[in-house]
Amino acid sequence: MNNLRILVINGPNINMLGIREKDIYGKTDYSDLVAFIEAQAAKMGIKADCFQSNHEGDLVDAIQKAFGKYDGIVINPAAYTHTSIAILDALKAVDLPAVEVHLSDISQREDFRQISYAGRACEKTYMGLGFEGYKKALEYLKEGLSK
Ligand code: CA2
Repeated sequence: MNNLRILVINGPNINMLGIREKDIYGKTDYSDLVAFIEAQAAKMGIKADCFQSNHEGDLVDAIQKAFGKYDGIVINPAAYTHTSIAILDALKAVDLPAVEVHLSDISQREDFRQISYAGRACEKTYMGLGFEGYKKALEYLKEGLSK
């Protein structure tokens, strides 16, 4: 498939990257993440748009609007990963191939991070790889959508 369009969604507090908790999430900031994703996507011939919000309903709206406009979704729902059935339902509703990404390895963190609702609607999850996880997610979608 030519000109793949991927929407990359980041949830609450991802805009705080590089400002606090650098030991967990790294020193680079959200604008660095966007630049990284855009550069990787360009190398792969993908058109990637990045969206970040701290609000659950805005994330649901972004997923709904992706229907008919994008070929796939990369999503780091951040804390909503562990709480939001609304985001899970939205991902199921649009039925686009989706990949879950987490900067940190949530499997090695607190009990409350051990459940991922959004992950149930995703084909694949990359965690603990920092920015690299977004690259792998784009590669995974490109591979699947090129078949
Ligand atoms: O590891 C991830 O990518 C997370 O999705 C990040 C979320 C966390 O709630 C998830 O359990 C795992 C938190 C994002 C908060 O990012 C910050 C960055 C800098 C300073 C404070 C928060």
